[in-house]
Amino acid sequence: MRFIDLRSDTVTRPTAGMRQAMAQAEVGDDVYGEDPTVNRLQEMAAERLGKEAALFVASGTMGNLVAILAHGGRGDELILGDRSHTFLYEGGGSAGLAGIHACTLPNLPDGTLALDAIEEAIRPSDVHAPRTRLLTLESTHNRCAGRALTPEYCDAAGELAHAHGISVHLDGARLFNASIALDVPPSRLTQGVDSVMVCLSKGLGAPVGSLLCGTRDFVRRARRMRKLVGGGMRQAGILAAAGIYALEHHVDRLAEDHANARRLAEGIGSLPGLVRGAEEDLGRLPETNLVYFKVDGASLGDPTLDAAVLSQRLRARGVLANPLGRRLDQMRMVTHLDVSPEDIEETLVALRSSLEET
Ligand code: TLP
Repeated sequence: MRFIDLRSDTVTRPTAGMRQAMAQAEVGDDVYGEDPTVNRLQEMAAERLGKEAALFVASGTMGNLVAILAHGGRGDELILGDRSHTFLYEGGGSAGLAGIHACTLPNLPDGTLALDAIEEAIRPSDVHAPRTRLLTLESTHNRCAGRALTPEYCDAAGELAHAHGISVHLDGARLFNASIALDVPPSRLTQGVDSVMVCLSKGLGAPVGSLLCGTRDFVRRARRMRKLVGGGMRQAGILAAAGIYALEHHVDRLAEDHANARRLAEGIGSLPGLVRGAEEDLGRLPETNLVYFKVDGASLGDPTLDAAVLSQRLRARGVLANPLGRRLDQMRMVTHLDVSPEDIEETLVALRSSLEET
């Protein structure tokens, strides 16, 4: 059975063209800095993201961890959103491996942190307090329905942090989606931040890899930290070639994923028992490729119908999607390279018949 896999944009498989680029990649030992394809990818990424240098890392999680390790020291404090990926989904690595103290602030529905809340959270210079060292932002914001942070917000948060001697890291796992949605170059979105991590293995369709970008000095420290966590790779040019191919061929097409997500959310809006949008922002259409919706079985007279049950019914109809939330009352569907407009129509048919099943 062919599944329409909407669990994440991480599930994409390399295309024929990408595989060909991988097979033909020139390689060398990247721990010695001698892999020409990795070096080319890093240069390309630094240029696109408006930073001096870049480092190829195995995953988004590793990129964020290495960034934290390179920015701060043990016992320092990191300000981040309570719905941020780093706080929710990275295994507690900032504490467990980097020894960083987390100060979470509520994420507003648009993925931002209120600037006055950030300012208030910054610690005074006092022997009793941890040193506030880093602020992390996320764009697009995963748990905030894929909302894109505006360049003005990133600039303002950057200015505020810098005025207090604090660095800013941007988890830009889906920054290219933000750039397409806002119609501004990615380098404009990173102007106010010190470092940024972008993923190649999400909407861009590469099998593996992320890039961490910043100043030359920051990337030198990050390279040491990457080695420390076991992330030094050798003939990684095979993987980097997929990344180069993704940056050259798969950025502009993200607009198709956004259009598919919008069509899916419009259809969801017309189905009884489903309410599109993320918590606190119900009803809203998606800006990018993440479609969140609430499952309200009670309104259909079936309180046992939650997101877990719906996801099982969908699976039986060839559609994969992840249930979410402590009360299992939400679902996320993600559009990507391997999802066509026809797949969206089929998904809506599967949703309707799953909701009608008793
Ligand atoms: N997100 C994954 C899951 O971990 C939830 C997904 O399916 O969306 N930052 C953000 C904003 C992310 O969404 C993710 C992955 C990461 C970092 C981590 O990237 P990887 O999976 O490469 O470690």
